[in-house]
Amino acid sequence: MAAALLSGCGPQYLVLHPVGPAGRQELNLIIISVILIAIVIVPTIAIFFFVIFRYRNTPGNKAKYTPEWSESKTLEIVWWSIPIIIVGFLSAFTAKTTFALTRPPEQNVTPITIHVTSLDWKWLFQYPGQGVATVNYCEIPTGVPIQFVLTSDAPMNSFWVPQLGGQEYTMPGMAMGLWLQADKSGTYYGHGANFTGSGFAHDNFNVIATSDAQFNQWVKDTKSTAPALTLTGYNHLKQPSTMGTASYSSFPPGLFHNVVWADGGQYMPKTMQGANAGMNDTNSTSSNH
Ligand SMILES: [Cu+2]
Repeated sequence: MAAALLSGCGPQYLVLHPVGPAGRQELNLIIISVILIAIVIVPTIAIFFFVIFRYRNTPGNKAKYTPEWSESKTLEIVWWSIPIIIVGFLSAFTAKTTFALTRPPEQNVTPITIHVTSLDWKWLFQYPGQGVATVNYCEIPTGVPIQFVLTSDAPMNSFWVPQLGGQEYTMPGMAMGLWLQADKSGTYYGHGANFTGSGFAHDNFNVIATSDAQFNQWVKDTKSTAPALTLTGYNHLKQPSTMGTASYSSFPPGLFHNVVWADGGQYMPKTMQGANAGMNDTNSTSSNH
């Protein structure tokens, strides 16, 4: 049934063509939800039309007329137990998937952390482990879990790469975690998924997944050829504007952390791990809200 559902959809329905474990789990949840919901909706609509047709007031209608009908234990049990079972299944699947997505998709591969800052109207990616930074695109190696740590230095936005999965809010003063992973090399479309004003239409970026070797080569090239991102440069990026892509050989130390702290400094620790996630910086006391 899933195959029949999906085969008719072109590649423009990115969510239906996941290329990583997170996207696949989310697609499975979508399919399970649609099937479970259909179990209620399809018979309900069918019975609705059947009743209207069978019991309409028309000459010669032989349908039984029972106005004294008041209660049926059997029917009560049937129409309470079916939704309870379905909601139970839906809740269990949703909870299971939600918790699974807070963990790295691949446990045996060392993850890479990327600090993401949404700006008006561009996306800044900082690689604390590699020391490079980019705007409006990010390179990742395939088969490696990527820990995106997300914040905003502009009005709230939402980070979304449909084929990899997820969608996680970026908020000033908060760092949220999102694990994604690409199974296949390719260029994957990403977009701010929260309306942010006049530049919103251009608020997109590409996630470029390559082999490990190509990724390392890209880091090396960026380090040796790209300019440095200075604090002045960052303050310029912060100004509302749209732009193409940019690469930087370095970025001001602690920039991401300072941006998170400038507005409150809440790290959502459960979704993050490792020194590079930003939690182990000296003046950080992580807290929940
Ligand atoms: Cu928040």
